[in-house]
Amino acid sequence: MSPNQGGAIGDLFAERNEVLADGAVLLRGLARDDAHDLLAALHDIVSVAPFRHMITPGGYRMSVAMTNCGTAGWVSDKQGYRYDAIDPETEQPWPSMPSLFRNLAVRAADEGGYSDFEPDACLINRYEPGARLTLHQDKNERDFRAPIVSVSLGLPATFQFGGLRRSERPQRYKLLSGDVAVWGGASRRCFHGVAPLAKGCDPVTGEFRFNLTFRKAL
Ligand code: MD6
Ligand code: FE
Repeated sequence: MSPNQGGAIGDLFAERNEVLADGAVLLRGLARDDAHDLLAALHDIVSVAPFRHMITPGGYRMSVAMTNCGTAGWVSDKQGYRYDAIDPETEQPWPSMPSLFRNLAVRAADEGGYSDFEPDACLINRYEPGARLTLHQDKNERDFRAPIVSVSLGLPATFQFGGLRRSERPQRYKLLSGDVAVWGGASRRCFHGVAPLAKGCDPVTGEFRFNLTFRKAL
């Protein structure tokens, strides 16, 4: 469904969802019913490819712990940011992307106005209180025509969404468990980040927030 659709369907879209910018939408609660199963699948992935704190090219340890599933995984080390088919920690391919993950990402992209999304990478982020992601652009993917689909699970977070220049002051949005952001088109390279996570206790994830970010990397 397109966010611009008129009539009754358009009104339904408007009720639950929010347009962040040209090409970027927030699909409130889209993953809520899947949250339990998504977390169970995440648990299996992490048993094979554990969370780790990657090192930025500048030599800093990231406060967000990360892992991946899919044919390509996002990695950072002193050499830079890139996608790699092999997990540098285990020296094995990343776990495959569960069909539950893929199907949710495709459905969300479709609802955001991007049909035919074929994600090959899912970056999994784990935030604990205080963990944050400074403003950045997602630009390590080969093809910027594909959108990014981002699924929030667990503790709430403040998502910062700015413009094409770092200097533009970002808007802030509260993301709850089950909310999905879809990004693409004119806003594909907008700066965005996550403010330091506040303390809390989610009935399912305890003191963590998880974020699944689907991309077409290769
Ligand atoms: C997060 N998300 O929500 C971090 N990137 O934990 C991202 O960095 C992100 O949510 C591109 C598109 C959507 C996102
Ligand atoms: Fe990002």
